[in-house]
Amino acid sequence: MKHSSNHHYPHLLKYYSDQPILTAQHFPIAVNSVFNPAAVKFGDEYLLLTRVEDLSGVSCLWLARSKDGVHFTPDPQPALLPSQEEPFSHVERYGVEDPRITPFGDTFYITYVGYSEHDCVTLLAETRDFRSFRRVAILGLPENKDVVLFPEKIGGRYAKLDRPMTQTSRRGEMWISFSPDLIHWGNPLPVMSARPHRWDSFKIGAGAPPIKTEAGWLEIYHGVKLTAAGALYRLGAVLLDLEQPWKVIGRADEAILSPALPMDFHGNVANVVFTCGAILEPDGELKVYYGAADQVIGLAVCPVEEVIQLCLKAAHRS
Ligand code: BMA
Repeated sequence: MKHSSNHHYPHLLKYYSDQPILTAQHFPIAVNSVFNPAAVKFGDEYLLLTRVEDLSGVSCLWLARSKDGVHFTPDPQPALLPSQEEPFSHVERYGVEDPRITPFGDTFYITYVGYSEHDCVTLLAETRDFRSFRRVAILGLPENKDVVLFPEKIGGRYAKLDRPMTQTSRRGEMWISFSPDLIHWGNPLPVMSARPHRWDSFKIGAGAPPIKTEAGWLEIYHGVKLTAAGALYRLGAVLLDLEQPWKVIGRADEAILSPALPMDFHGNVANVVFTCGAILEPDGELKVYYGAADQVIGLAVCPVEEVIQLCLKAAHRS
C-alpha cells in the first residue's frame, strides 16, 4: 500500500495518510465520535466494526465496509446497541465499547466491553455473516477490558487476553485465561506488566487479536504513561510463544506508534492512539486501524517483518 512518505515521524508504523479514514461525518445520523474499530477481511471486503459514541455519550458498535481497506461506508444501522435483554442488559446500560473480531472457522467472534453502573466487563458475541449478531456470554467480573480471543485453540482450549485492574495500585496488566467452551474461563496467568519509567509505565492492554507468525503470536498492544498533561496512549508490539503464550519471547523497547498527527492530539481525549484491529495482508503488510484521540479513525502501516524484528531485537538483548 502506498503511504505518505512521512519519514520525519520516528516510529515504525507509518501513517497511510495524515487524514482520518473514517469520521462522524461519514455516518448516516449525527454522532459524536467514531473510533477504536475491530478490523477483519470478509469475502472480498474489509470490515471495520467501529465504536460509535452517540450524542448522549453512549457507545454502540457499527459496521463499515470497504473494497480497498481505506474507503469505508457505514451500514445504515448499528450492528450492536446496548442490550435490553437479560443478562446482558445488566452490564451494557452505559454502552458497548472497543470491539475486537477473531475469525474462528466460519464463525467470527466479537469480544467487547460493556459499561454500566457495575463498571466495565468483557463480553462475547458472534456472527457468521455480519448481518445478524448473537450475544454469547459475559466473560467475567468487573473491572476488566481490552479482551482479545486467540484465533486458534491453545493446547485444546480457547484462550483470551484481557486486562483486569487492581484496585489499590490502579495498575493494569495483561492476563491470559482459558476455556473449553468460550463461556467458562479459568487457569489465569499474568503475561505482561507495565514497565517502570518507559512509554508503557502506567498500564497496558491487548490491542488487536494476536496474529500468528512463524516467530510467535504477534500482539499489538497499547501502553499508557502518565504525564503532566494526563494519560498518553501509544502502541507497542510483543511476540508470545506459540504453544505457551503466557511466555514473552520479545517485547519491543520502543513504541511503534505514538501520537504525532494533529488528529492524534486534538479530539475528545487528546494524546491517544488506540487499536482494536490489525490486518496482515498476504504480501506481509500490516495494516493497523486505530482510534485517534477518541474521535476519528486513522490507518498506519508497516511490513510485519519489521515489527517482528523489533521484538526479536529485544529478545536477543534480554
Ligand atoms: C481506554 C479505553 C479506550 C479509550 C482510551 C483512551 O481506557 O476506554 O476506549 O480509547 O481509554 O481514552
